[in-house]
Amino acid sequence: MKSGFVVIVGRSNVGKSTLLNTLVGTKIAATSFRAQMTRHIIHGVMNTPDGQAVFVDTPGVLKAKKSKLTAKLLHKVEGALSDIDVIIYVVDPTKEIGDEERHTFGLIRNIQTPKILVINKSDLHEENRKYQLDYQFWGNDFNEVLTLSALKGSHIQPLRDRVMELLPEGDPLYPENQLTNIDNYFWIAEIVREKAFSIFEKEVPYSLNVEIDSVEETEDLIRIEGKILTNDERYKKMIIGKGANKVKEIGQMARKELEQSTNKKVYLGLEVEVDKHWVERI
Ligand SMILES: Nc1nc2c(ncn2[C@@H]2O[C@H](COP(=O)(O)OP(=O)(O)OP(=O)(O)O)[C@@H](O)[C@H]2O)c(=O)[nH]1
Ligand SMILES: [Mg+2]
Repeated sequence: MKSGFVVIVGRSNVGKSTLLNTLVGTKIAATSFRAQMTRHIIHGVMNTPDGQAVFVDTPGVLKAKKSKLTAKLLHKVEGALSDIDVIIYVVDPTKEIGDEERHTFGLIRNIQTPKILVINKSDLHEENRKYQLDYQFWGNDFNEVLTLSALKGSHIQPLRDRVMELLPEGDPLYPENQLTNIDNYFWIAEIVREKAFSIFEKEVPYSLNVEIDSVEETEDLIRIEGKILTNDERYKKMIIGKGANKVKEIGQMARKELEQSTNKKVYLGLEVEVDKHWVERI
């Protein structure tokens, strides 16, 4: 049997979390069209007749934005690069190779671990994938180069097959019925944060975090209480919205997804609070 850790790295927004979800076949990680969605190391497990791959989603590398959050996230990426068996390096062919990409590549270039280059977003029109060839030229540094669409799930099987080939022999790392390292509280918080990211602009998403305080489950209802934390009174007003319309919208979107995933009715109570120290708990 094969088994091991497969880390997914790359710039922010290239589609790492989308790829993790598609590889595993279940939505585990939250995704967003805004940068810096992923803030934690998230595992997604794939079991095949040949063995088990544990995919490790990481925060995106973002160079332009200097903040406490960015520094913490980079530190997490660096930590996730040790003790792994395969690296999947994801790039977005609609984005030019610049300083940020070179810097990101620099993090993995000299690690002596099998590497796969994934050129994502192949569903987009060729005209938009202007830099496809530029990335392809990097192929020599990798064991494999694959062009695929994480979003549409196309050309995923060759990636699964190649990963299994590259993994060492070993026993499964997770029991067969466990697909991730994240618990219910974190999973719910991420769904709420994903919805908040989808409705606010500019700096509001980066100013906020979600923490879940309690989850009580009865036969037909899940009762959840949580908080959206932000570091500024001004953002708090925006997150609540006129007549609480924004926080209600977030709650409704999150509740809908939670009800669909759990097949139960969900009550979701959300408070919005100012807490300047949430970054320190990330
Ligand atoms: N067209 C297209 N869009 C994609 C594809 N994969 C991901 N996306 C979109 O790209 C955006 C970013 O996706 P994520 O999976 O959140 O990206 P990420 O690399 O995890 O981002 P961070 O966590 O911020 O580093 C989302 O809007 C996705 O829907 C793809 O194959 N094709
Ligand atoms: Mg992500």
